[in-house]
Amino acid sequence: MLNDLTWNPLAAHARVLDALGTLGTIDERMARVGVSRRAFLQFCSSLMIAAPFGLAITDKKTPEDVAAGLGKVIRPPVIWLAFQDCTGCTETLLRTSHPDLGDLILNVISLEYHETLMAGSGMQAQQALSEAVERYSGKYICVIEGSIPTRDKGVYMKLAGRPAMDVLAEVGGQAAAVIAIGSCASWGGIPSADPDPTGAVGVADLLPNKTIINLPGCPPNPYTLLGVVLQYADSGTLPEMDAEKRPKFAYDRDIHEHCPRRAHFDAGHFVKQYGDEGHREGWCLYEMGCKGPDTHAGCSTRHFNEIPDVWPIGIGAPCIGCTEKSIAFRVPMFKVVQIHTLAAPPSTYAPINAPQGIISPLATGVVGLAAGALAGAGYIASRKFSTVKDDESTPGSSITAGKGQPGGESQSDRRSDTGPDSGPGPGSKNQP
Ligand code: FSX
Ligand code: SF4
Ligand code: F3S
Repeated sequence: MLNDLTWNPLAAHARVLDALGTLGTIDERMARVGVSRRAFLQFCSSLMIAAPFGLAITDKKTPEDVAAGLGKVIRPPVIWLAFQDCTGCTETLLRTSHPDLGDLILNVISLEYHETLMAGSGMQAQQALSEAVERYSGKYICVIEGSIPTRDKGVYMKLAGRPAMDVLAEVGGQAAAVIAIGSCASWGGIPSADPDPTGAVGVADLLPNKTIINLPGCPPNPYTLLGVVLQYADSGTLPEMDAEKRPKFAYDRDIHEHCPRRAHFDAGHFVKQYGDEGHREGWCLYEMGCKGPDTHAGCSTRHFNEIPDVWPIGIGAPCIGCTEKSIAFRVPMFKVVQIHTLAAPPSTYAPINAPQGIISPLATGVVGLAAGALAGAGYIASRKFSTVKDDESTPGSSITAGKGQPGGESQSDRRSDTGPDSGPGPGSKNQP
């Protein structure tokens, strides 16, 4: 719990700055640039959907309440540095389906420096950075995107002739709060994948004495960033975090528990290879290596770009566990994870079409026999579920008999990583 932070609340500093007329409130800014009340309310609603609870500015409020509260907030100055990254974190902030939203976001915060978005370059950009750091020293929020190379004294990335890690030390060191956006900034991400040629690390490794909040995801949801920034600007507090320094309001959910394909997992309907019938039908991607059962993120309910179903599993791609330090870019993409949540795997379920013909017509013991038949069928199903060869006979498979089973060589067949950790997954733990 970091709500009792002792470091200087940005809100107090921002109010001093406001007295100098430098930043102004969000309401003032909206009025000045002509953002409609309707657009701002839509923005507040989206923020509430992203953070239904756990964020002070949206907790138990209506969109009108949120708008009224946010309107009084002094626009927080933000300095955004980009290191080893793909710029996806910036893109996710700006690529919204509503053309106005990108503008709106830039009016809610005061983006003082951002290499990708600013018009200036070279010396002009360097000057803008120096001025922003000096002007808002100790009061700005520093957002870091991308990992930082440390091997060979950081020679693999330089800004204006200085290693990225020196720039981070200076700019991050003077910030009121540091936010690591994306998996790269949180703990190295893609650049740190084996063989990690640049010695890529996340922000926390280089600023050990700074309070840092990680917003992993490749990329993360932009509303998570905005929620954190706005709560901090409003009250000088950060939302409650988990052990990985992730805000709980955005990372408390297990993808698998809230996945729209979960019913297929429970019924044993699995995609075997891209483009097969199961894939076209929207079946579970578990056997394609989906890391949803081990991944905490809100993607299943908070989609990207304001477009329904725009998230990896929504478009038919397995979750790669991009918000988990030990999974994405560490565990091979098609490797099947073990199921270790409370959720019962399909092998423990009776098949939906339990065979009826074997029940004795004798009246006595009918109930017991039926239970026995189901348990037996469940056992058979579990045996079949646990082996790739027999997967075509998983409990739900006969439901679609006649429609054509997803067949042929499965993705699992083609996995080369068939070591002890690679499966077989749900069925294995419950084998009799
Ligand atoms: Fe990393 Fe950000 Fe992945 Fe890319 O820039 S978190 S590679 S989506 O976008 O840093
Ligand atoms: Fe969804 Fe993946 Fe779980 Fe299947 S394994 S239900 S696709 S999260
Ligand atoms: Fe990442 Fe998985 Fe969501 S790959 S974007 S955590 S569905």
